[in-house]
Parts: sequence; structure tokens; C-alpha cells
Amino acid sequence: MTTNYLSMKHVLFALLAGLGGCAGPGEGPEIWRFAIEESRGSVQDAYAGRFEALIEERTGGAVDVITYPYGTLGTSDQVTELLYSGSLQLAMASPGHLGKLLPEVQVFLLHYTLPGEPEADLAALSDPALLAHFDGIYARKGFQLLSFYTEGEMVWTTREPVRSPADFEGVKMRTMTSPLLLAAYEAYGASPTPLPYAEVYSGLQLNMIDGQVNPVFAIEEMSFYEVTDWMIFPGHARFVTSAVANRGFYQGLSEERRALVDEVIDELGPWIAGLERRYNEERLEAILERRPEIGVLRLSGEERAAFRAAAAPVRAQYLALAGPGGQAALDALLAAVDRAEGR
Ligand code: 6CS
Repeated sequence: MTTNYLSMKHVLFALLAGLGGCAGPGEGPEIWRFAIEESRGSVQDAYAGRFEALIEERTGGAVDVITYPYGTLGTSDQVTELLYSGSLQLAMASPGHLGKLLPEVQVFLLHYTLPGEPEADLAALSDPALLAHFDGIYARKGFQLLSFYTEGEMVWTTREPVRSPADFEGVKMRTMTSPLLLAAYEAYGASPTPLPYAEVYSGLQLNMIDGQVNPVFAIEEMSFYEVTDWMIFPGHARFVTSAVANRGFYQGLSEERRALVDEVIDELGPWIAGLERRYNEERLEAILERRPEIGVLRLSGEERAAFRAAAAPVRAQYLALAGPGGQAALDALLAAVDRAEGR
């Protein structure tokens, strides 16, 4: 993989280039800057691109949405800082990294908690009570929560097949940087190694890590498949992210503009669910065409049960890590899942 990703230089460049300078009345279109945590061609890029197209079309060009792919403004943490400062109006913020700032969002990283089926996951994640609960949490950092959505099943890429927690022993698994992920992979007996997204490929190539976990589309577009031998579908979790606005920006919009943002976000939920499924299916085919020797393993019910049992104590660790709001956040998610599953 040749993409040269991150450096503070990029962030500095972005700031010097005048991020946050929205054009005022009479000076041309109003500019909304939207940073994503993934490259062009990703699920987040599709979401942001469609948001851009719909907002520009429905404002008759009065708003110009500019999207920034991963690597142009820094790591996920740096993007979150730019959103906080108001230099960006909109961003994707994944619980896999955001947990350092808002520990309760790590509830979305617990294994065996979401239904695990796209329609039911979408229903749970777009549950109004769940969104209202988490918006209160996001507000603590000056963020406005717009949506949660999934980007596909989390797949382990490893050097050796992993069929049981015992197979994870000594395996250095790269995780995203939220602390709960350490507990989640330690519970399986692995040695978790948190790293920013941009460092995963070289980490695998240089044998600093043995494996990582991400949806198929990401394994393809970040070329992780070039430096792995096995793709394991354990059925333990799906990648959850959130679309977020700077709260001051969102609250400062006219009622009409805010209603437009909400309308577009509502439309994007089912649209992105269909798209992520397609991307993940197509990219698996592409990977296997390019490297047919990769082993693909879908764990059986019995094999999954062993991981589910090993993951059970991690809920208590979540409650300890998430602080006073942890139980209420977990209850909010479990109630949304129950409603989505018709219980
Ligand atoms: O693994 C990661 O760090 C990243 N994975 C995806 C699919 N999106 C953004 C995130 O930062």
C-alpha cells in the first residue's frame, strides 16, 4: 500500500488553509466542512458524499459541503479535536476511538450485544430514545449526535486460523484506541495492541502485530488482505460509527436548515445499510480474486458460543470503565435492541 497517511503537517496545513472559515452572507455559498475517518471509496465516504449531494441539491447550492477523507486532517482523534474547536462543522466519530473522550460510547464495542443482522441493527441504532440518550452524552463535549449506523461485520484477519479463544494466545491483535477494546481482546487471551488506522498496514507488514479486526470493505481498501493469511467471521460484532455535528454549529442553524439536516440524515439510515452490505460482499469477492489462497473461516455455532462465554465478563469491565453513566447507557442500548427485535 503506497498511501502516505498522517502527519501533524496535514493538520497544520488544514488550519492554515482556513478550516472553519464559513463564507458569510453575500460572499458565496455557506461552507460546511465534513471530515471522515476513512478513505475515498469507503462506507463513510459514501455516506458523506450522499449527504453532500442532498444538502447541496436541496439548498439550491446555497450550502457547499466539502468532505475530507482520512489522512487529510489527521487521525480520528485529531478530527474530533477539529470538530470540537468548530474548525469542522461535521465529522464521523467511531466509538472505537471516541471512548477515550466519552467512555459510555464504548457500549457499542461490547461483543454479542447488537442483534447482528443489518435491519435489526439499523432499527436499534436509529431508535429515538437511544439517540436522545446518547445526544446528552455527546453534548458534554460540544457535539450534536446526528446518527449511529453500522459498516459491516467485524472480521479478524490473522496469520493462523482462530477457532477458539485458546488459538488467540500470544496473538498481537491491533485494536482501535478505545480502552474497552483491550479488555475485549484480553478476555479472549489475545495481546491487544491499540493503533491508529493509518499504522495498521505497516504494523502487519513489519510483524509488529499479527492481526487486526475490521469490516471486509476496510480490509480491501486499506490493503490489509495483502498482509494476512486468514479472514475469520466470528459473528461477534459489527462496526458502529456516528455522524456528528459541532453542537454550536447545529444549534445555530435556522430551523429550516436544521430540519433539512435531520431529513437527510433520516434518509441516509436505510440507504447506507443497503450500501454497506453491497460493499462488503463485492469487496470480499475482489479480495479472493486477488489472493485466492486466503483462508476464509466462518465460525460454527459451537465455536461462537466459546467466544460468547469468554466475552461475558467484559460487560462488568465496561461498567467500571464507563463511569457513572455506564449502566444507563447500557440499559438504553439493551432497551433499543429489545424494541428492534420486537420484545
Ligand atoms: O480500524 C479503524 O481504526 C477504522 N476502521 C474503520 C472501518 N473505520 C474508521 C476507523 O478509524
